[in-house]
Amino acid sequence: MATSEPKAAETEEPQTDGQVVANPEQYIKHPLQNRWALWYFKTDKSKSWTDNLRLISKFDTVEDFWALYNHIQQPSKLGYGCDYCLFKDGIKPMWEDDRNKLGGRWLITLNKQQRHNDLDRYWMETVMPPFLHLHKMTQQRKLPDGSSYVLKTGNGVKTGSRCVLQLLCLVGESFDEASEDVCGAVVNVRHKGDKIAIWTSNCQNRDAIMTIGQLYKDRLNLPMKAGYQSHDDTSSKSGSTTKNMYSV
Ligand code: MGP
Repeated sequence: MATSEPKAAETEEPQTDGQVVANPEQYIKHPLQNRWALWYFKTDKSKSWTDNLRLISKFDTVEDFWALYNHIQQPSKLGYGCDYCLFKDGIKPMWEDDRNKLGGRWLITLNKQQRHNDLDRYWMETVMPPFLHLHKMTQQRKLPDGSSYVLKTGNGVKTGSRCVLQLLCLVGESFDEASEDVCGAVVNVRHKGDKIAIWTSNCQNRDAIMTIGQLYKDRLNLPMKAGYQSHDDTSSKSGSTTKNMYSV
């Protein structure tokens, strides 16, 4: 996906000498701190786990994130055995990646009823935080779906004209330095109950993990507990459960 490329100006301002010039704020996309990659997993028993994983797209601007988000199916519309994985570019969404192999995940396990009530909202609120490392912006912007929003920097106060953007803006950047530890997020759509997780890079980084876990739980207003499990324990488990290293 093309990123940061200028597109046609939405409004133009006349100059005093009669020439008309475009305002750069109107046509330069808003960069994210990181480039992100969205992956899709679909179970096919005839293939290996790795071969079932496909890269969908990468993006590094708010606008391209939003275009992609609006284009794809919500998790609740996916079939059983499917996943979305949203990871920082360069980190594969698998235990074996160098940035994941010492890490683990904050795991939220949903009951079947929550597929209809909570899954899509939880997923949206999960994937927004790492994206909202916005650079300076003060302009009214239009989203691909025609709605508009205003983003302001400074003390980090940002407002939006849609509730979804308000949410997105409220949560932006709030993992603070612990955002460095975030590798990505995964949603698993499963018959037995869906799962959402935030993966982090080192299961020994207690402070960063607890910061992320507590903020994440508050942000989602989770009524249940969330547990953090190392990938090492998850990949070598023999039964149906993995022990929690941390919980909030
Ligand atoms: P899953 O898709 O994470 O959970 O792992 P699911 O389907 O709910 O199953 P459960 O075991 O948690 O109840 C399912 C299987 O996919 C794992 O047992 C592995 O065989 C494989 N798998 C999952 N992940 C995340 C990886 C990975 O990162 N690397 C490899 N090699 N296999 C994985």
